[in-house]
Amino acid sequence: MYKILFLLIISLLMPISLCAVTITFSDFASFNAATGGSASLVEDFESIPNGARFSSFSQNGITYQALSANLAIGRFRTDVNPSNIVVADGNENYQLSFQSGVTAVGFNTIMNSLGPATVQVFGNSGSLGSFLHNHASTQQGFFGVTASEDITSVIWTSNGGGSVDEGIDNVFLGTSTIPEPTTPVMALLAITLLYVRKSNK
Ligand SMILES: [Ca+2]
Ligand SMILES: [Ca+2]
Repeated sequence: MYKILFLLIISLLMPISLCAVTITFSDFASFNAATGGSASLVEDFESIPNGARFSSFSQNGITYQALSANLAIGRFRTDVNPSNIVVADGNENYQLSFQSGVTAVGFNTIMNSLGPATVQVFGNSGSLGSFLHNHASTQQGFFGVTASEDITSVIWTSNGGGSVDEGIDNVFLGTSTIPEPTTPVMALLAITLLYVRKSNK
């Protein structure tokens, strides 16, 4: 009887233990705090010639892949950012892929006033979430995400980016300090088993 109960509890808890915890941030300070200050700037795109186009390229451990129109690196939104940023020739729709061990990803964002961009986040277990991101088009913003498992890629999709570019700059990578969700799940399992054993006496 208790063996069946034990197996039932395990089967109920297993899906919970596989759920990743994902948190998003709209400012660098909060994001950096969630990494214990480990977030570091790994790419500002200044080593790439202004106006360069790519279908994909890899640099500093990150692979950038155009999912529709070609990637364009350059000074395309000097109204809010005087340096090189990443946009696309048409609507922005591109992917950043990361090496293993990355659990925190953040970058500056440059918006138009035509609607929010969508940020899709993927990890080892699949999709970690899809987030709408928006702020005033007159200033640079920030998007950050931490996860309790490796973040494998992020997809940036703009809104109206064929008319006015919506891009990113200054990619920060780090390690999240969020504990694995398996820890509270295992604690709950231990408490349940203790309760079952006590009830059995
Ligand atoms: Ca830059
Ligand atoms: Ca564009």
